[in-house]
Amino acid sequence: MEALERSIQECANIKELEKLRVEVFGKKGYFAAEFAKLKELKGDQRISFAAKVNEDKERFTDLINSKKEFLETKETKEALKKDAVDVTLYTNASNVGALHPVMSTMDRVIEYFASLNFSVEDGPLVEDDFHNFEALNLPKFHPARDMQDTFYFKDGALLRTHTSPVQVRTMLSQKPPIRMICPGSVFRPDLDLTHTPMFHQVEGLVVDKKGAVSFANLKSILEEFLKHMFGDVKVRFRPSFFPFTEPSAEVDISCIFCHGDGCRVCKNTGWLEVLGCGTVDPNVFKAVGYKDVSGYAFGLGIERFTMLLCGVPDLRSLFEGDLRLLEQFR
Ligand code: 2NL
Repeated sequence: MEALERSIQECANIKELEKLRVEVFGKKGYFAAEFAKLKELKGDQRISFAAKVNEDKERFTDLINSKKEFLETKETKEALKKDAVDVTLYTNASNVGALHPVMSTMDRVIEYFASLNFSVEDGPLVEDDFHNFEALNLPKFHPARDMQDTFYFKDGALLRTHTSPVQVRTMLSQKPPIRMICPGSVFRPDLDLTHTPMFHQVEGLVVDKKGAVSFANLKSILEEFLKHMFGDVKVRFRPSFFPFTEPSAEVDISCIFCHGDGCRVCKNTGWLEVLGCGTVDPNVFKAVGYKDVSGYAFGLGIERFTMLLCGVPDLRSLFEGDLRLLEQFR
């Protein structure tokens, strides 16, 4: 019995322990033999022997169970140690992806206006005449609606040429005040150094009670925005025309390449045109059924911002998927 006890204590793994359990408790094991001896005993002798064997049995059960628990913990620990991976080891990770430069510019623009409490709205790419043109004071036969400038489907549906239809939809479904931007892809059949048939815009729109928003508000918000995007630049507003705003302005920043001295990029003017804006034309509010409101709007091309910020001379290169270009903006 002492020998058995010692082998349990010295047992090194669970498999061995199971073998010992059979030797102790099995049909041909130690306790089977001990209980068999009972048949030859009588009276007090029989009672005290049975009591002792039962006591031993209990002790062995405890002994084996606690040894089993100990071995299980030990084996789990060893397995964890053996399979552990050193996550701090150096790896030659050569295929880490990154945001496309157009998308990181887009994110910077969205982040800025979201921080000023503008909501970010979304809408369909396939639009109809009303939302893309009519509601924006672009009546039938307006030159901007020429077949050349728009991708049409056979049934008269079209690919949106700007994100403005999202603003029309938002005004139709929500009451003023409105304070929104709509980022997204837009489509026009152009292809050259500075135009691709699909490109990205962010437009902004603020509408409130008549007199509550002004061109001065628009000016200050855009000045701050452009300083956020381009750093310490000068900003100027030039009178311009858009069908959906009156008055309208185009906005220039001092050239970020020559700082106003004149270079190839700014065509020696010292200025770069970066966005268009204005106070919303009353005809737009009429089309969506808004009364006694005023508002301002602006629109910018994300690709133009990206070309200036990343120094990409040919816009088409941004959409060729050439990793040699894209890797430079990781
Ligand atoms: C540009 C100029 C602009 C707007 C977009 C707008 C939208 C509504 C009402 C009035 Cl719903 N205006 N959008 C206004 C002025 C300029 O975009 O050069 N974009 C690239």
